[in-house]
Amino acid sequence: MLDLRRKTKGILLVIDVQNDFCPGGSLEVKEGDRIVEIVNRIMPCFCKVVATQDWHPKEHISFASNHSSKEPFDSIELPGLGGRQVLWPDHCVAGTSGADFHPDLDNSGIDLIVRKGRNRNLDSYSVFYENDRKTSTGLEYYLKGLKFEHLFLTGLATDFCVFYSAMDAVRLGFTVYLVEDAARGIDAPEGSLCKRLDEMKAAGVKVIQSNELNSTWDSD
Ligand code: VGL
Ligand code: ZN
Repeated sequence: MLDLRRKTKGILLVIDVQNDFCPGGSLEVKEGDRIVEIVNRIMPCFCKVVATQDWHPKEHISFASNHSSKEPFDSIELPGLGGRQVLWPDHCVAGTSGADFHPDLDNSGIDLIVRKGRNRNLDSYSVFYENDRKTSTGLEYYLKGLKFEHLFLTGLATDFCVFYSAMDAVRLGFTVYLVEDAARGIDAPEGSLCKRLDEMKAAGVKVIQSNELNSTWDSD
């Protein structure tokens, strides 16, 4: 069992638990809503809770609808992104109900909300850097300024925003845990979720389950 009573500071990241990523949403993640109750339950174990929201203008470059003769889940080459941009159904348009947190998420326990993906020409999967790998969201400085070292990741989707956030977090020197039962993936194409879990583990991300968290942890 993970002993959180030791003198370390832990922070919970709740990534993109938004209506559009939950069943019935435009980019639904299978069972995405199932994590809400788990996230709510573990929130009190942490000294800080940071939630993120994917927050796009409706002209966003990642939407298939903004490219002629493209379908959701096609991909295109974008200069400067070092890879292909997957095209998505319109999702998480800033200020719409699809971009709202799932209604059952306990937002009374959230300390900070970070929004990403606002630049229409640039997608942002990681909560630390946009997809050009240079534009910071500022979260790194918030966490380092508060001297947090241990990050516990939850949310949607395991194989996109959670994955890129975890990989960046390792690179930035944090000790990173993925709370696996508090995350769900898109898994398109099938098998990609498993591959990304393996990549995270190989990079040093510790994969744990929510029941391994010790709710009596004294956050000093
Ligand atoms: C996400 C695809 C597009 C995510 C965001 O939150 O994982 N995935 N935009
Ligand atoms: Zn998005």
